[in-house]
Amino acid sequence: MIEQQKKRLFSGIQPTGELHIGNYIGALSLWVEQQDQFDSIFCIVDLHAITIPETIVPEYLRKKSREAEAILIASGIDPERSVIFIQSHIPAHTELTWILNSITPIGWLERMTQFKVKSAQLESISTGLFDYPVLQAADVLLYKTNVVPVGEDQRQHIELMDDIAQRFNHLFGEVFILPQPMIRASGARIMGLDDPTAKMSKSLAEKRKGHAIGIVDPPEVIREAVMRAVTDSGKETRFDCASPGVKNLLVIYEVLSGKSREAIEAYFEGKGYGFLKRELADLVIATLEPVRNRYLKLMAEPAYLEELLHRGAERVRPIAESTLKQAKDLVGLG
Ligand code: AQP
Repeated sequence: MIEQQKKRLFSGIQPTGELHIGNYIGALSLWVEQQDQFDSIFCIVDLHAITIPETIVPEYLRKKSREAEAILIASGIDPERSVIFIQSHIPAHTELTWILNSITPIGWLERMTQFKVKSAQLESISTGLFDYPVLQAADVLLYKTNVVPVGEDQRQHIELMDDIAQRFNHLFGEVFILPQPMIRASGARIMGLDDPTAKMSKSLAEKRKGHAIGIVDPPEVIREAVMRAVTDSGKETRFDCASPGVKNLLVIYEVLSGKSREAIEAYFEGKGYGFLKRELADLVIATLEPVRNRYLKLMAEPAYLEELLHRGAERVRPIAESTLKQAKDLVGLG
């Protein structure tokens, strides 16, 4: 079991599609930056992934979970210092979800923007998709999590889990810690390169070439995606005045370079979008090429990846089971 001296950090990623630079900037790179400040747990949320069953083929899902694990490690998560595990390996997640379902008013879930957006794109909407935020609340609350580093799109779900935790604590007794979101001031919502009005997402990347930059895309694919990104017919490269597509490129440059906005604006002033794109492509490739190389090596070691997942699950299982028992005792189950 993890000895908890530090505050706890928990976050998750769905093993669907190709992980992209939005996931990297909004979530993974933040996890890497924070992993030593906290007792950190990272979860590959395969139970969330199946809420859109049309996208799931069993062998594909298993493979995607291992790919996600390899990308986390290749991006800098140290599996010795932090825990990486697969959600479905710990049954306490689904059991706590059922308990939390029973105290979560339907109206709270109906307000969720992600559900409204995703369900509008589907012919048949699963109960699991509607219930997605409650499973997410169970994930986070099981580990008595203090902070949840996520992209901006997840802010509403973190606020909901805070409401669910408060309601449970009020009705049955204090068991859950109220989690705080940790969201980047800049880079928390990377937009599609082909359409800067839409959040870069795995689901859109599957349908539209040029929408996203994959974390493990080869350099030439990255360069092509950046060079084809939507801009405008002008030359404006100031953050506050740039058009949405150009601003998106500037923000990606800002986060990956670590430079100040003033320095970036001075550097790109009057040089045109071709120059900005070439510089950005070089920077993205320099950032992601080592990640891709480590990823390819890790994917050639499936037994090692499997062993890490097994160890990860064994490290978190006692924490999850202990919190679940506390919740069941308070409710009177068992
Ligand atoms: N564009 C983004 N910019 C910044 N952060 C982002 N995240 C996702 N997209 C961006 C953050 O990445 C973490 C994992 O999220 P996810 O697994 O739900 O990824 P996704 O790309 O949003 O996946 P989907 O399946 O394609 O969902 P839709 O279609 O809804 O976007 C989270 O911390 C998330 O905030």
